[in-house]
Amino acid sequence: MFKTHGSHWGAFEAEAQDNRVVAIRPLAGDPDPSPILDGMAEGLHHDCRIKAPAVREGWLKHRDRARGGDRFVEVPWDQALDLVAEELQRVKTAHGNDAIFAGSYGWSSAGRFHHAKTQMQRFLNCFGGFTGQKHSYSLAAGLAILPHIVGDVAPLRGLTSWASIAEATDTLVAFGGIPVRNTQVEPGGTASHTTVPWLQKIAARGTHVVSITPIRNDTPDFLNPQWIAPRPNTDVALMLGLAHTLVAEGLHDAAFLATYAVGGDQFLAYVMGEADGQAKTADWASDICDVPAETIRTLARRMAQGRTMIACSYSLQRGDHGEQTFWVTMALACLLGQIGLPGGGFGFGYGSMHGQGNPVPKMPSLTHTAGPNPTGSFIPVARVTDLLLNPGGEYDFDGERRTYPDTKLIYWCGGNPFHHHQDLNRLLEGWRRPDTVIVNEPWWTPTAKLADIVLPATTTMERNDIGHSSRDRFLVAMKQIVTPQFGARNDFDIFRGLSQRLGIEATFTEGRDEDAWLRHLYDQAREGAGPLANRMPDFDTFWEQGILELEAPEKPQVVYEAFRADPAAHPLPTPSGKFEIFCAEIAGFAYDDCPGHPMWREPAEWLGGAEAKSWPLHLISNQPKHKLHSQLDFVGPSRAAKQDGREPVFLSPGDAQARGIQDGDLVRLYNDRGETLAVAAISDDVRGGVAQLPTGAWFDPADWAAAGALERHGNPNVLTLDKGTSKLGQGPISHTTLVEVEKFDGAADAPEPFRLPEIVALPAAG
Ligand SMILES: Nc1nc2c(c(=O)[nH]1)N[C@H]1C(S)=C(S)[C@@H](COP(=O)(O)OP(=O)(O)OC[C@H]3O[C@@H](n4cnc5c(=O)[nH]c(N)nc54)[C@H](O)[C@@H]3O)O[C@H]1N2
Ligand SMILES: Nc1nc2c(c(=O)[nH]1)N[C@H]1C(S)=C(S)[C@@H](COP(=O)(O)OP(=O)(O)OC[C@H]3O[C@@H](n4cnc5c(=O)[nH]c(N)nc54)[C@H](O)[C@@H]3O)O[C@H]1N2
Ligand SMILES: [Mo]
Repeated sequence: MFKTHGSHWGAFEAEAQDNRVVAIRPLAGDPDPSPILDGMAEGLHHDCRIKAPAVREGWLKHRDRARGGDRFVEVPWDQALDLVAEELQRVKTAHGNDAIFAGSYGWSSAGRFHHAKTQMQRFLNCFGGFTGQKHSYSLAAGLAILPHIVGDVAPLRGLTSWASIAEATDTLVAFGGIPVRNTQVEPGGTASHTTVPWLQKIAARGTHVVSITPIRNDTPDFLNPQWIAPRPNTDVALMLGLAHTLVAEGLHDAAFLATYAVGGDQFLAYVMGEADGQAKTADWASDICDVPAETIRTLARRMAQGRTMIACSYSLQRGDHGEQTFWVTMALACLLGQIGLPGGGFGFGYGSMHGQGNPVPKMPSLTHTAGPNPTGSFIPVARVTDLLLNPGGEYDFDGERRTYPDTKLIYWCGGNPFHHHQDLNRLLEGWRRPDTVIVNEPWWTPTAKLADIVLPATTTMERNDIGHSSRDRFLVAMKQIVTPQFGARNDFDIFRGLSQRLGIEATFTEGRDEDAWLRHLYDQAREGAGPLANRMPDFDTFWEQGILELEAPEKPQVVYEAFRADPAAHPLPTPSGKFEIFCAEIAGFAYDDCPGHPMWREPAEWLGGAEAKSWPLHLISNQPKHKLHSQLDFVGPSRAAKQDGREPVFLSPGDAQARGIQDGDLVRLYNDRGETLAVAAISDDVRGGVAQLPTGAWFDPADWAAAGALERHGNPNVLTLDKGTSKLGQGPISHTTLVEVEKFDGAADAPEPFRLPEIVALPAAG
């Protein structure tokens, strides 16, 4: 019998026989289901699962910190939980709660109750708290700057819908393109992948789509896009060149600037060169971004002619000075003066995630809560290695001078830092500093292999849950398909066991088991749903029915409609009540890397810089088509897309030829930070000077003990730069990285990313 279930890549139905999943099918009616579903059943039963609680032998015997490459000892659950509880208590007593680093960034699985990080952080909050992480790898720079310049995150979380674009947009200018592979995914999932159908409506309208990205296939062919391929990380200069053309040719909307924005004058003085003697002309921009000046001027004129939407993907702010990309996008849209009109203005993340532009019912999302963290201690999300290497060190963040706490224990639950963080060799160094690392994981990921105590967690189909996203109109009954496999336990049960040992069970569980929690979360969502509550049946009916579709407003959403209509009655939540093209608060921070209005600042590494002489290729490590981050890398479409067990790296024909590289050759990508092996795939879709190696390949160093060892599997994060976007956002800058590539002639061991660590028997007691 098929039962409904859900994932970040979409809801589905699954069937089991003899406690094994034998079939998975997309929901009937999903117009564009994700192929990632194909690997799920195999992944669930795979030998790569962690079968029992395991303790690293070196830690068990003499508390060494030589994490990586070690043997593990399997121990019974009771003993493992005793060990974890004792360690937590020891660190709390000796060093305080902020010595427990448990930011635990990561996507885990779609169900909102068994959300791994929430379970862990709820438990730790009951225990007195921990040091957390602020913002996300996705959007750190954007989330830091938007509250200053627009007052909240409206152009990101309440952006103009696809419906409005399909109705009214003449020109859609997409910085970062509209990669539909990325829109297959939504945190919490969806029951209907509608981005492609929306884009087909836009194509049918005849909207002119301009795809501005170094990778041609970022935007689907059926949109017949004009491809503009700037040097990576030069979009700010390109937008300034567009702004200059608008002003120089009298095409900008001075009345809009005066009514709806502050700082237009300072910005125009900068654009026109009055402020610093350098006019940001199309020719000036052309030298930086390597796009013909005439292309820039023509685009500016076209943008001013009809209704124009400026779309900017998340990726643009995951580069050095990423804050500037969002800020100048807003400023450029102010110059055009179409903000608040149907299909006009600006928005962030079209093409970055399914929910962006999707029609959404007005109700709070169904979600579990970790509660408040009593320590209040946090780091900016991507400053992990700095935290570990530099306890007591000072840094700037969003107007504050802050100090890193001293980390004695790391607890990770639901994320894979050896997938997501930059400069993994540097992370490895930091990772070996704390006394103890504890990881809950279903599979032997690199992060699990680098832990001292590993607790095997169930995967999603082994438990009941509810799938929902704040940017989607479906609630999905995620029904248990099989019982927990091997020795796995639900994260909730793991933390219940720990909370019993630490005397906090009653506050952690509030007396509820899984079933009671699901009913509670559902009822809570229904109570908060306002008029939509009438559409929500009681829990048992919902569960029986499997999928609940709530009505989204028919009227296309237009962000800033009310503000445009009456700026006095509906001011923005900024100090001026307007768009802050000049922001006094940011200017007051006096940051050299994030001044008072948007500016072009050279990235730490880029093709126009001196460093490009040694490292002539810009690495684009974008989101993988065949998986979500590192999840299910070892099965299904992800495994099938590998060549000889390695990731393909896409190179332009010219760059390949210049290096004597043929399609299918084994190549080495390297820079001062690390080296990785991949298989060359030569493609016309890649701009010259760019190497595209998507993320997600499990970290597989040839030697865990040697610093900077050759990575054999094609993990780009051994190459990426671990530096903050600026003092304002301190966001990750994975899209700012230069490398060189060469044909690899050395002896290469076969990659072994999915090999299990050696497991030894528990030494006899006594
Ligand atoms: N170079 C480069 N690096 C990047 C990016 C980039 O563009 N370029 N993008 C960044 C971005 S935007 C993001 S969001 C991050 C993503 O980074 P992560 O979110 O850390 O990546 P995932 O692979 O999704 O890791 C989730 C982990 O949770 C585990 N898991 C799944 N279900 C459960 C569960 O129920 N319980 C427990 N305990 N564990 C579970 C999975 O097995 C997996 O190991 O990567 C970032 N890294
Ligand atoms: N299939 C799949 N979908 C996903 C994910 C996944 O792992 N798999 N991850 C999800 C997550 S967590 C997130 S945050 C989003 C991320 O969404 P994004 O950040 O938008 O995604 P990326 O794939 O990193 O980048 C999109 C494109 O931007 C272009 N780009 C990179 N740098 C530059 C630049 O400097 N200038 C210009 N003009 N273009 C540039 C690249 O060509 C790249 O393909 O994706 C989500 N969707
Ligand atoms: Mo992300």
